[in-house]
Amino acid sequence: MAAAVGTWAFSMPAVRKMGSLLKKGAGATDSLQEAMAEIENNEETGQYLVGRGGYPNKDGLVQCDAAIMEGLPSRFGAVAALHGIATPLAVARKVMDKSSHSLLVGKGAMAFAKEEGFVIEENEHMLSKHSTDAYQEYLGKKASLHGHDTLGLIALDVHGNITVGVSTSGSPFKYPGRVGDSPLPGCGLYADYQVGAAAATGEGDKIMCFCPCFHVILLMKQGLSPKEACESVLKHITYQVGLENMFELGIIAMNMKGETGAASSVQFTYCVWSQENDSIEQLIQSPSQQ
Ligand code: SD4
Repeated sequence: MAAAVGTWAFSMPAVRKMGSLLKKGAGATDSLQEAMAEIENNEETGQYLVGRGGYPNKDGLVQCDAAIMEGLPSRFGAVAALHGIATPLAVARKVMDKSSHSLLVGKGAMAFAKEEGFVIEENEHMLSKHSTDAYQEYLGKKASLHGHDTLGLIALDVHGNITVGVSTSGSPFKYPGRVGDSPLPGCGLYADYQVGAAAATGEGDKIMCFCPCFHVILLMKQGLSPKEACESVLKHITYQVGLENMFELGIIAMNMKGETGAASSVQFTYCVWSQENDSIEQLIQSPSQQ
């Protein structure tokens, strides 16, 4: 039974797209990549820290991180601090499919993308009016912007393959070269064909210290439901850092039956499509506070 899930309300069109492709028998990876690209390439959704229209780094350059992981062993590809490409997940997919490496960053990632036929765009084309104005305001006040979105998608196809992907322009006005949790396996995403997959969103500089997505997979492997596993990981991290220091973290997960769940330290919305009734639900997850 095919299923799809995505982080935040703005994932709705991507989840719908994955659903329409998956029910026709398309593969999880292709469906996810196509759905991701539509959001990445839309400057309106850049304000959610994704692709074109995402906030630039402190030098004004839009630098993106993206990763894709299939459930099968060693099927992982990622890019980090990549600029000039509005669909970074497609480059991550090429890293997975075509290179002998798993993670390429900065200029090397750009050179690889060029070799694979991607057109490198001028930075000004990656900016929107919204992100340009926000950057000017940042330059004036040196005040940083809060908010930690990331588009995370999970797709399970009718053939039983599971794929997870994430894409983000990262922390607004970040230090050039800063890499968040998203392109790091186990941190921003993880998939295991025997268990399921998970994706994270939030404050990447903190998230990466806890490998929450790998932890969710381990707990699901022990028999916990996706929801129980996400909640347990959130609880564990909150306990470790202390409630008063808990940072923004949202996690979504899916098991191989297509069951989904989430947990979050803040109010969090996620979107779910299931083949059973061919419908999309937008679910609101209240902050877990233990
Ligand atoms: C990251 N989790 O790079 C991503 C996106 C984000 O503030 O929330 N940035 O940390």
